[in-house]
This record gives sequence, structure tokens and C-alpha cells, in this order.
Amino acid sequence: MFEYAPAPESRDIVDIRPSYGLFINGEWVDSLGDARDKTINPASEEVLAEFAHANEADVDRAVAAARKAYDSVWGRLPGRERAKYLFRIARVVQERARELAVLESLDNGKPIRESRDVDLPLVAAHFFYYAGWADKLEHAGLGPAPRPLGVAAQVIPWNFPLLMLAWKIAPALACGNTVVLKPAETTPLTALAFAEICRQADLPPGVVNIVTGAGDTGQALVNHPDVDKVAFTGSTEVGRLIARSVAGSRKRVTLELGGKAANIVFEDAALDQAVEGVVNGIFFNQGHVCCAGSRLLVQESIEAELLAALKRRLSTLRMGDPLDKNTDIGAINSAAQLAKIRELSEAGEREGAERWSPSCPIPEKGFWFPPTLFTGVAQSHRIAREEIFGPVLSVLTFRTPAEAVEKANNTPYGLSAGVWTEKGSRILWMADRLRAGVVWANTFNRFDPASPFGGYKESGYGREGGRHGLEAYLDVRPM
Ligand code: TAP
Repeated sequence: MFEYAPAPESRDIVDIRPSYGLFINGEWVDSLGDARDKTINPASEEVLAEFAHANEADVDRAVAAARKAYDSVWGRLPGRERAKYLFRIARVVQERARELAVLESLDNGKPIRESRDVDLPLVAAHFFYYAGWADKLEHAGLGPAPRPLGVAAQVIPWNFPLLMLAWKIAPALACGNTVVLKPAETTPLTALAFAEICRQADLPPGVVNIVTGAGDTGQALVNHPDVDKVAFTGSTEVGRLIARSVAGSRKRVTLELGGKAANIVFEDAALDQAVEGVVNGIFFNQGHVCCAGSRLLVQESIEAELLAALKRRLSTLRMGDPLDKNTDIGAINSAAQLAKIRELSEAGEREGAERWSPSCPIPEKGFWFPPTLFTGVAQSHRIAREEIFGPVLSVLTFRTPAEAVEKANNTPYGLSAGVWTEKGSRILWMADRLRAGVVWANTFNRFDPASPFGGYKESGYGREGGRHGLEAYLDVRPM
């Protein structure tokens, strides 16, 4: 049974300004245009703040500031000096972790337990990790004299706002690039707080610039002629547009796009552990995760047992106020995303799959979707093929390992997969055949700054994280 918990007082620890400008050249400036956007709390629909909607002229100013900072300071600074700034940023993030976690949960809708225990520690870890590389780039195995690329245009989505920022900014700065970053329209607040952190860390002006706005702002940024590198995380659809628009230019591009991961449970798996992994795989962050295990492939012989255990476990999850520490499932990030999840779920029913959710009171205000299972799913169903990006699990079955591989790979995506079995040899056999950038064994959604992450096929190209993540921000030609 779900309970909706009332909002506690923790939002008092954040200081949200009513209105934000753009962060360009180390200063808060007004947009040159008049357009403004609002960001709301998806759990209550209350307006949190208003912010500038940057236009082409604003983007131009931001890129010019990044270029100047690159040419005059950052691109020339020894790696050990850059490292000091990154270590400082990491420490400030740690010091302000509580406040940033609350801000993230307010703006995004994710449970505070996740923003506090997953997002924020990983944000700090990314800055610490790449700070460590800044003075060792020639030992990264990328050639004797790697050089930065210049100005990086970075566009990120709303599902892990500050963590995606860290994935982009930490390696870019460690390698000596300067940055103009555009956060998603529905979650700008932690990126704007990060601008303040750059000031606290005394980062030279122009090294990091934050331009808020919507898709047109992102487009102006990636199309800007003075950008050397484009790093994008978001939908495959927008990724395609970006790839087309930079084709033939000198810009280097990395794209982290969508996914439709299979979580594959064999009959010999430790069942309780697998149930936890499947729940974490799809319901973590309301399923707003590019590598979410949105397809459960279960071996036919244990289907009934696994489903019964899964339903029992789902009935214990609490959906409600993201700021309540007991909440497991928070709010859906936006009305548009909720509409998309509803539409695909209705298509699942229409196409003949059976829908199940635990009984669950839905708060009147805000955007909510209960954890949902679909059984009797065929590979041709839209819920088995399309990314839902919500708390919806499609259950399919298989008999043999070969069939599991075939079904798991039967998707245009190739970001991640999970394998649950006690047999080590089977893990290796499966990992060798699954067309996925990450294969987790007896775990899921586990991240580490030292591990490269990225996709095959329509999930994008390039890797973020680890030593491989440096390559995206370096020119590796010998001098
Ligand atoms: P998108 O609609 O693609 O938006 C991503 C970012 O691109 C946002 O900042 C968006 O701005 C901006 N944007 C929109 N149109 C643009 C254009 N024409 N040119 C340049 N930028 C543009 O995705 P989303 O809805 O935010 O995020 C969900 C998707 O991201 C899912 O498909 C998910 O799988 C994928 N994702 C992938 C990963 C990895 S690591 N592979 C991680 C997280 C998310 P506005 O939001 O302001 O419109």
C-alpha cells in the first residue's frame, strides 16, 4: 500500500532566488532578449524560480567568453594548476551536498535518498577523479602530447541534472578545455548553483559558462561556429539532429542517447537479489534513466516465482514527497514526460499486454505514475521497443541463453544490459554476445567515475567516464 507523505521542512535549507540570469565570464548577466522561462516543482507544480531563456546573441557572448578564457588562461595552465581548481570544486560540492541534494529533488522530483546518496556523492567523485588526471594526461595512453580541443558546447538532459553536468564539465576542464553548458529547461537550478560553486572555487572567469533556455538555445550553442567540441546527452531524436548539423564541420562530437536495456534473469540466479536488482533497474529515479532495465527477460521456468516476488516487493515501495527520506518513488519530471509514459502504457494495453500496478493513491497535484508491470509482452509491442523513460517494466520470457541474447539484442539501442546467474562462465558468455556498452552481472545501475560509459548502435558514440572519457576532450595527435 502506498502512502503519500507531506512535505517536511528540509526545503528551508535551500536558498532559491526568484529570478536567475545567465552565467557568462564569471558574472551573472541579463539575457539580451526578453524571453524568460519558469521551473516548477514537479511534485507540487509550484513555481520554484524564473530564469533567462538565452538567445543566439547570448550564446555568442558565452562562447566568446569561453574562447577568451581558453586562449588567455585555461588552455595554457599547467595540468597541476587545473587540478587544484577541480579538487576545490569537488570539495565545495561535498560541503554543499545537502543543499544541492534538496535543490535537485525539488527541481527534478527524484527522492532525496537518491539525490543525497547517489547523485551528489557521484558528482563529487567525478570532480575528484578527473582532478587526478589533469597532470597525468600524457600517461593516459592517448599519445605523448595530448592537447585540449578548445571550447566545448555541452547540452544535458533533466534526469540527473547535476551528475550529467559533472560528467561533462569535469573531464573537459581536466583536459584544458573551456565550457559553455546548457542545462535542460525543466531542471536548471543545480547548474545555476554550480555557477556559484565555480565562483567559490575561484575558477577564472569564462572557463565555465552556463546558458539556460530550451531546445533553441541548445541548437544555437551546438551550431556556433567557434565551438570545437559538442557533447550531448539526451534523446536519440535530438542526437540525430545534432549529428546532422555538425556534419562536415571541424567539431568533434560525443552523443549519449537513449536505451532499452534488458535485465536477464536465469533460473539459477539468487532470486531475492535479482528482485532487488530488477526493482532498482527500472524504478530508480522513476525510470528516468537512459540505461534503465526496462525489459525484464526471465527464464520461463521461474517466471511465476519471480513475478510473484516482484509484485510483493513493489507493494512495499512508497511513492510520494521527494523530500521525504522514506520515499522510494518520486514525481515524474514534467507533464510532457507523464503524457509520454501514459501514452505508451495505454499502447501496451491496446496491443494485448497485461498491466499491473500495486494499489496506490495518487496525489492531486504534481506529476505521478505508479510503478507498473506489463506481462505477456511480445517483442513487437511498442512497450518492448520504445524507450518509456518512466517506471514501467515490460516482462518477456526466454528458454535458452541464446534466445536471451537474441531478444536482448533485438533493439535499435545498445547502452546497457544486466545478467543474473550464479554461473561465472555464463556471465562471460553473455557479456561477449550482448551488444551493450555496459553489461552488469548480478547488479544493475552501478556507476563509478573510473568506468567508461556509453552506447552501441542508436545509443550514441563516444565514452564518458574513466580514462576513455579523456579522449573525447583531447586532440591526441603527436606534437
Ligand atoms: P532531449 O529532448 O533530447 O533534451 C536533451 C537536451 O537537449 C535538453 O537540454 C534540451 O533542451 C536540448 N535540446 C532539445 N532540442 C535541441 C536541439 N534541437 N538542439 C540542441 N539541443 C536541444 O532529451 P530529454 O527529454 O531531456 O532527456 C531524455 C532522453 O535523454 C532520453 O531519451 C534518455 O535516454 C536520454 N538520456 C541519455 C543518457 C545517456 S548517458 N545515454 C543520459 C540521460 C538521458 P530542453 O530540455 O530545454 O528542451
